[in-house]
Amino acid sequence: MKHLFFILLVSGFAMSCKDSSSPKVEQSQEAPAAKVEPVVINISPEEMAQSSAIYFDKCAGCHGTTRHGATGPSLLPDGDGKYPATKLLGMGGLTAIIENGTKGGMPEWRGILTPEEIERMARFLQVDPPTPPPFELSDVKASWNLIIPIAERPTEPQHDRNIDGYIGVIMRDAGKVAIIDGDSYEPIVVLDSGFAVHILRPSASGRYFYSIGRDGRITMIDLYPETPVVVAEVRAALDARSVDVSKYNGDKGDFRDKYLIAGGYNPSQFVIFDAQTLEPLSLTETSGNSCCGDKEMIEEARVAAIVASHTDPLWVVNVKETGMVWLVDYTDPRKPAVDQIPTARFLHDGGWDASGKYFLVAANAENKIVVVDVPNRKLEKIVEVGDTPHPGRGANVKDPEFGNLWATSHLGDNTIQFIKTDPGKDQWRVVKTMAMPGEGGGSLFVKTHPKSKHFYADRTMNPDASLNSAIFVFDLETYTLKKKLERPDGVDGRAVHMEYNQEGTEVWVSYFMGEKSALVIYDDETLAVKKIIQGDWVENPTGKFNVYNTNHDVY
Ligand code: DHE
Repeated sequence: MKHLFFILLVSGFAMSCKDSSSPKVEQSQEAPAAKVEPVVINISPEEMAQSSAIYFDKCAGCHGTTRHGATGPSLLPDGDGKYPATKLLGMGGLTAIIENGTKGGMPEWRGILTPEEIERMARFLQVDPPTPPPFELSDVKASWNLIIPIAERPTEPQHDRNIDGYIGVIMRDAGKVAIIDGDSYEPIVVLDSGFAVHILRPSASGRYFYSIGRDGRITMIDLYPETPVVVAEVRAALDARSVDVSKYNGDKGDFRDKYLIAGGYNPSQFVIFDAQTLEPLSLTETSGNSCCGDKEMIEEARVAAIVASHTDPLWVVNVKETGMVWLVDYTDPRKPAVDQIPTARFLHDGGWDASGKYFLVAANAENKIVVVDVPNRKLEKIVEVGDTPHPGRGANVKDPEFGNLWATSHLGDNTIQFIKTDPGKDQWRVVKTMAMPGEGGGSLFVKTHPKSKHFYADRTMNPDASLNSAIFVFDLETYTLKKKLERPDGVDGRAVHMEYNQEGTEVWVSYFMGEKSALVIYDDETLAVKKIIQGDWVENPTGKFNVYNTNHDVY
């Protein structure tokens, strides 16, 4: 069913392309200033639909749904003044880039896409991008499915397991979420979730998991029954990556588990829901002026990371293309009040510092980390870091000399940088840098735990298989590499994303994009493999989220 919808969605994209009513889309490409022979690109509606599907699945995240660029360059037939016209790159240039990838972190698609798909994609990129259809509040409401009303749910756990120890595992390609008992490794259940499900966030009480898929579908999983069940579903957008719940409990009220927010990549919007039922309450568009430069109006202003504050009744909503951080007050969820803070572009992912007061987010196209003082609702600092920072939620480290530090790794270089977050001398400066062995970056995530003396980083997007299949462990006393954890025998694919168990004694690593994908569990003290979980329970796992750690921002 979900695949059917996806096909409909992408054919919708293709059919809204201006010339698609005729059997062939023929666009005469006039040569601009540079002297290039006019070219005619032939692409049929079927080919537009096929390429739109691949583009949506594999390219839109970095290049934008409307191909105006973000982490990756724009891909427009006539260029945009900053990046060249795709019709100037032509079939040869585009094919070479798609096949081989780029130094900037774009993976090589040879071997993943067929030669026919690559050839078709090179043509697709030289015609005008299709216009995405709208997805309004009425569409969100129409998609709402309350499967088990509150009155029919148990009032206490129906089992003796430790819910805080549960680990929710994302199986992106299968569109499923596995729930595993983190204490006993018992696989409890596998549930259907959205197409290319992206992340999981637990409710503030820890009772529910919410997942969000690239199709914008939110799946609400109740962890109280003996076997966890899906109690509600809804779609927030046509394309999405982020979801979080309200967590504030203080003078202004107890908002734990009251409201949920989901951010749309496409359309550019966020939607607020009742967190107990997923009933849609309001929709806010995020298009607007850019933070910087000429302050141009930006239509495609996608919502990247969202986090919930513990100190105030608000969510931090990071709008990628505009470089605006929105602080969304949810005390009136039908009319949320918003403070917009201009920062830098393009905002992607980030996490809290150890105090929970500052949110640090990567402006990855500008090689910067933006620091927002959330209680005081203002920009605190913009810190220069390495090439294309990609922290995930980052990692917090207590250093004997500098105090609290927050770390990011990079897509574009092999460094890990630590920013001092405590007040005083050197606050908001990079005070430590570690280098991973081997050329290039490709790191997506870093992780440590308050009880650990180790620091972990992956290299998932590095083209070198000896690097993308390994995890790099550093000693936090010396800030030197302690061990390269090689992929264990019997496992293949790339290593991605680390998560601790609730106790902080084990690190769970995913191996995906391989025939023999797996979850590999390491002892954090000895760095020895403790357990390998394989099979239907963990088919191509990506992100993993322990209920307690995710809830309490332990990273
Ligand atoms: Fe992610 C987090 C977007 C590719 C796995 N990813 C995020 C967040 C965003 C995002 C905005 C922050 C969510 C939050 O905290 O609210 N990711 C994107 C993309 O746009 C991109 C580059 C391309 C795309 O089309 O999706 C992308 N991401 C990937 C992957 O290829 C990964 C490895 C596998 C997948 O699902 O496609 C991947 N992203 C993850 C994971 C997190 C994540 C596991 C959560 C990390 C965490 O610890 O919080």
